[in-house]
Amino acid sequence: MRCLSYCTLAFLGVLGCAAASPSSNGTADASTASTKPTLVRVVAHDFAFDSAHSVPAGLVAIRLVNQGHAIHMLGIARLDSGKTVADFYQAMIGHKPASWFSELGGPGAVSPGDSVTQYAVLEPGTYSMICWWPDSTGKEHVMSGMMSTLTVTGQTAGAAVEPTPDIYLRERDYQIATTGAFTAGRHVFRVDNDGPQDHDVTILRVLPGKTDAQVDKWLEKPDMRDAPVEAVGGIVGIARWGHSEFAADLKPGNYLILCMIPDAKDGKPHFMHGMSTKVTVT
Ligand SMILES: [Cu+2]
Repeated sequence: MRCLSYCTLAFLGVLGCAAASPSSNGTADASTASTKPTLVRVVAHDFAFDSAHSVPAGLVAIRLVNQGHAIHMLGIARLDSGKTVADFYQAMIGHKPASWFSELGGPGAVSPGDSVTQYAVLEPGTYSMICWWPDSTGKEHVMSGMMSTLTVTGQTAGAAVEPTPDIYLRERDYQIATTGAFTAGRHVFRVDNDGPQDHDVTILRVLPGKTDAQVDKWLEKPDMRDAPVEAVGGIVGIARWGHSEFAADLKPGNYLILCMIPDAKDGKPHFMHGMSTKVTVT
């Protein structure tokens, strides 16, 4: 089973609310309107993040650029009470839910050479960035040092306007419903979790000639060797009633959209309970 602490956290139901749920009624006056997200570019290497350490509060576009040789992801959590990313990691591996952290999703799994962008409204404070993807031994990348800290400064000013999605993914136990046109090119996805459990989104492009059986086998141990798929983005887990937006590029081909979070009852990943849908990009 992949992702030991990520999965355990999800199992314990402590993955926090989604990114960013600012009101976006479009009626903010000129003094409060703030439409341009601040770009936070994070480069993933094997196994470290290269990122700015400070960003102004407000709407941010967190772009995970994978320059490594493994799939990477970027889970974001807000840390309160002066806690550090090391404290957070210890809480995770000790399976200790705590009130001083809350998970905000983050850019989902992406293959080498690709990128994915999540939009979030960040309040001032300290945030951890962690890669939960497993290596070939099942050990999460965070255990090889893939963690970093982001400080958000200043004050959140005005109403942030979320990007306009053109594809909608609605998740619940146990299905993923899609609305929108899956065409080649860049798309903004909105993910809504109707619960009751936490759910994530991983979008996989099936490489030409690869079979369902090969993909199913790979999902048991999803490292890069002989991968029959490429990961093109998604969202790290969000809680019930949470929502989040991310932007990703699609090429023509056959795709799987999955939730990989393990079930609270039997520990099997949610895609094995039916949270998997196939789409074709033309
Ligand atoms: Cu990683």
